[in-house]
Amino acid sequence: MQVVAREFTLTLSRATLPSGRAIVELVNFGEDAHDLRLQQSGGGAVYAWATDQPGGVEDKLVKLAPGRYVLWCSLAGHRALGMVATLRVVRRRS
Ligand SMILES: [Cu+2]
Repeated sequence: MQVVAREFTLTLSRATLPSGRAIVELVNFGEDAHDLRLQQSGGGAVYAWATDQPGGVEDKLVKLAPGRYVLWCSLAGHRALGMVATLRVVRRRS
């Protein structure tokens, strides 16, 4: 899944992911630095991407259980300005 950061939006390449391992790629198409946080709604571990400068790309391997997740940019004020998105993780069919 790819997450595109701009001022001030986060756009996910897909709204739903199968559970298990996935690579989440943060791409900064903005003019300012941005980062990325991912956490299951209601709590749990927070996955953190480092601050990406404009044009930056950072991949991270995550392992997600079924549920709802929130993604946001943690730089000051950015979440309130709209850099927040939700993701649904559904049980992978075997
Ligand atoms: Cu940001």
